[in-house]
Amino acid sequence: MGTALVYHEDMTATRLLWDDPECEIERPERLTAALDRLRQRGLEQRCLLLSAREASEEELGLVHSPEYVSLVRETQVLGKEELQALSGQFDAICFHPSTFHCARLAAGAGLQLVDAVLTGAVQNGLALVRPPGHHSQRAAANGFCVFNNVAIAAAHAKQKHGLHRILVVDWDVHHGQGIQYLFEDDPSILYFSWHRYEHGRFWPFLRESDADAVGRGQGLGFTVNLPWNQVGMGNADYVAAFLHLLLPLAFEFDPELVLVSAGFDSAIGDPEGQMQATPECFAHLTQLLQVLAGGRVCAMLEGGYHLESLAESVCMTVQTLLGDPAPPLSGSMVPCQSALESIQSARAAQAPHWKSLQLQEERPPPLLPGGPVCKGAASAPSSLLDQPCLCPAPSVRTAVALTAPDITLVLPPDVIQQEGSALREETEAWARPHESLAREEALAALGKLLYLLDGMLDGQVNSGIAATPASAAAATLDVAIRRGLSHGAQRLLCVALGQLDRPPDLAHDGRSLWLNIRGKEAAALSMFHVSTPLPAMTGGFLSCILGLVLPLAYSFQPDLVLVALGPGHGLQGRHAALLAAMLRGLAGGRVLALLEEDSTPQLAGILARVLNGEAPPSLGASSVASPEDVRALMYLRGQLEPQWKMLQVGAFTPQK
Ligand code: Q9C
Ligand code: ZN
Repeated sequence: MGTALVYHEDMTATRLLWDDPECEIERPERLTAALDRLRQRGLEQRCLLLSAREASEEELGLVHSPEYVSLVRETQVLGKEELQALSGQFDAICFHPSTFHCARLAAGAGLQLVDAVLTGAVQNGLALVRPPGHHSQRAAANGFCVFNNVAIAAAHAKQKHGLHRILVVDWDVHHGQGIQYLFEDDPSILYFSWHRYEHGRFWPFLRESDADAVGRGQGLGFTVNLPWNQVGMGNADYVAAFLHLLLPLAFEFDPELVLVSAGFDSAIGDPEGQMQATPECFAHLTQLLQVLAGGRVCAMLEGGYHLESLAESVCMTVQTLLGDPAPPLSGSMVPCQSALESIQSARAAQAPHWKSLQLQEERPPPLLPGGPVCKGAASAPSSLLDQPCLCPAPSVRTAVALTAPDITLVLPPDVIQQEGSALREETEAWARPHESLAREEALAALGKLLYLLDGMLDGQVNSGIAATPASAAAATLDVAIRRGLSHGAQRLLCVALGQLDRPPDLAHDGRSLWLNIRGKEAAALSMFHVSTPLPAMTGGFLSCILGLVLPLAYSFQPDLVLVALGPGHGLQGRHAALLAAMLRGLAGGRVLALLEEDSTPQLAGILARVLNGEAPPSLGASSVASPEDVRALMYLRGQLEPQWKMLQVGAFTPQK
């Protein structure tokens, strides 16, 4: 359905007119660097370009006082001295004669983006704007921000489109206290912000940026703060925060729209943030948000002051909005101790307000022996930023090897229907050890699967779906695993749903991780052989994915994912779609789904669309996980946490 890119060149006009070391990082080049890189990568060309309009004064009035709007309007005619004097009345603000025009364009860009998404003209988009917005308040400019672009967009989505639940994700490295103040008593806007905090010693030095600020009145529990108390937070810390804090609440909230305060000063190399997350991390964050609200995601630029890091991170975000799979994350996926403490304290503060956190908080997780300590300030980003992506994108994003005659009806036009098959002798050789593969139908299906798998391993195809007769599902999966491992996969993750047993001769050598979701008891037979019951309800299913499947998968860092819906998997289409959409974050999206031949074309169709980058349908209001589901999860977490560090949800700081 498309991605909008909203921009206007005039927003490069506002600039610093006098010496001010604090303001000088917010430069016009931020926009041109990002836009140039989008062009260079061919990403701008794939977007629907919208020219930003100015927000009207009435629209600004959705969150700002008329007196404040007038004050900013009047800066247009002031001279340099007067501008400087007025700027001094605010914290980290430098007005320019073009500020009012630029700030109205920035707010207007957000409104256009929201309108484009909510009218269905596009699925999602990014507004490339300056000045940024999230620090600005009802009657105050603050931290380079003049009008609160995201807050205005949220108020507009409520007022003009009648929305009732909007999630605002503020991944900028600073606390968007402006957004927090504007909506702290409003339960229709769930505001999440992580930010460099250092126990209150980092700008804007606010007590209310801490985890225990959770909103007030009707809005209790709808403000979620995750303060980072050390610099150097990286990919594992950010992904852990999403899996264990933001996403459980977000699914429970069930937003109709996701707004992102997309600041990239939380990326590596940024002088303000001093964090370590690489640009690819923003592809993952974006992809994780795209499973919400039917994929209606509107991102608006906030901070980001290292031009190279900013440009790359913007590209990663746009590329993901366009549906491309996220590149694999670099570095070991082990959250640091300080991040775990922060996540834990935010979970504890939110637990009274969210069912999805309650059961799990009943029993505190064991105090962990010291995890890695944060690496301190960011080292030179060169090694992580300069490496070009060596592997070219596959020419085919998704291919299906399916035989059902009515399958074409449910496939998007760019999904390829693969006709090819592996050589007969070769297929027979792979089939030989398995009695269930002797039948002609099973052999034919295996030939098609092997051909598809080879296309994926050779890098021509990114993801795919193949089918097999139910009686041959286990054997086919066994062949697929062995073929994958012998033809280039270094680490293979297999997520098997239903009655599928782990191939008995599969080595526990770390090259494969077998995760069976099937209805028997929870068991970790080794760190590479995990089995968990199939949760019946949506709540249990979500906590299984967020609390077990994805943490295991992100820790393991596979380069190939097999997901098999075997006999008795009992999965609803929307659950299968969500699982596939989230597994697509692994292995650069190299995911092969294996279905039973008699699956409905609807199931095959929805999986094909999701693997191809479409958003899964939203699950709606979710039930709570059953006590059994929670018990299984807690048990497995206890067993596996020492080996798979992304399973850790937090560490308790001993009470003082
Ligand atoms: N060294 C945004 O990123 N200066 N605003 C902090 C600490 C103000 C940041 C000084 C930073 C404002 C949108
Ligand atoms: Zn910032």
